[in-house]
Amino acid sequence: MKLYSVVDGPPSLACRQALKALNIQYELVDVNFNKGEHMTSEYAQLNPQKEIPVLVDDDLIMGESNAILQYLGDKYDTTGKFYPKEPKARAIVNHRLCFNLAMYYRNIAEYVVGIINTILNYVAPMFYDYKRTPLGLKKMTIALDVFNTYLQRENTEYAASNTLTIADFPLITATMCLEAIDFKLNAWPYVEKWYNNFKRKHPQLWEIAEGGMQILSDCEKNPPEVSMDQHPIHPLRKNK
Ligand SMILES: N[C@@H](CCC(=O)N[C@@H](CS)C(=O)NCC(=O)O)C(=O)O
Repeated sequence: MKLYSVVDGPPSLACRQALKALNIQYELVDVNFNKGEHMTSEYAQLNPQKEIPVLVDDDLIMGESNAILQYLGDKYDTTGKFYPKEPKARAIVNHRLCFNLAMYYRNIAEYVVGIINTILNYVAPMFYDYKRTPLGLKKMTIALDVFNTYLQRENTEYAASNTLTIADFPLITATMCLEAIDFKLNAWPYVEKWYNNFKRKHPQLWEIAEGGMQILSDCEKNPPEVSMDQHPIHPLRKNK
């Protein structure tokens, strides 16, 4: 098995956490985002969306981190805990994955990553507005409010239940983007508790997210002076 991954990409890091948690041996292929390695025609054969991560398992070649997490859970979770089979428990896991993709990570990414500095400026169009705007902040805090409500309402240790599931990974890697810019979670006590609990209880999984966080944090502090329009091959750069 191979995972094409980018060192500071939350979706990639979530897949790496799942692979580690499930004890799966695989080859990690680092895709150099800044060199546009995901923009080549070779990479487009793996993922026409030209996004990272991509999983290759025999003849299965697939992007979209949620689908990767679900596949890994279906195929390799012998405990039945990471991705439960029981319909209701599974539905909650699926719900949290969808919530992360559609609202939580999306709004965090729009606010944090797009703006973290200029090096990430030739990523998805959602990152093209580099300024952290009051509207972006509002959307992000609404997403945090919602996640806090889910955790408070269910009163569970993890995002979908009282055991760690595949839903925790992308929610954790999204939340680490906030830590990377030193955005405090005190206003969302259930999110803060869940996040700190994960770090404490799963240090080896946290370590994977932490590596990405460090890179994002360095970018935040020392923004490289690169402009989107200098990108050699991104099809969405201005004036192309
Ligand atoms: N929905 C995708 C999103 C993956 C994604 O956004 N990857 C970013 C890196 S973190 C990317 O490859 N962006 C490519 C680009 O914008 O040029 C997933 O969950 O796998």
